[in-house]
Amino acid sequence: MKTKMIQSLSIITFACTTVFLVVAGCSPAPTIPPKEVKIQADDKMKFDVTAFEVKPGQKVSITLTNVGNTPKASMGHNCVVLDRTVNVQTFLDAASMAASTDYVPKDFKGVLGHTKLLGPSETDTFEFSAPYIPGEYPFFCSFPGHYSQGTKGVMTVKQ
Ligand SMILES: [Cu+2]
Repeated sequence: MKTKMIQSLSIITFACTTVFLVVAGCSPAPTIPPKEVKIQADDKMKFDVTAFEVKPGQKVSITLTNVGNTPKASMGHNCVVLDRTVNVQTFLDAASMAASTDYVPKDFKGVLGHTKLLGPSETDTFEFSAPYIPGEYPFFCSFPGHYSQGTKGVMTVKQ
């Protein structure tokens, strides 16, 4: 019984090692583990994380939690990451008219990812691949007025 278990364990280990070697051998660069970022937004319209760094092409997972108490209609929060080529004000102008889609205008070019609009105690996660071009990429809440109040931060892509 015990021998059999050890035997199957060795087979599994062997299989995993083989798969790993094949995958590692074929990929041009060592795989970077995904970057996980957890951000809290509150009733004072602030993110608790306002800066983080990622590698070019790295998988990024952002989880936003609204830790405030004010109802969503007056103090909802989301998190939007934009490409650095997008003019933030242009995006915000369009976002202010997009209440039905959580203040993220549909089909807007240059949105790298976003959460839904969150009320108190709600959480949402989104994933995307970091751009390959190094530089600073804005992330912020697009609920009207919140960007100017400081619900924002910068993702830096750096080799
Ligand atoms: Cu907000």
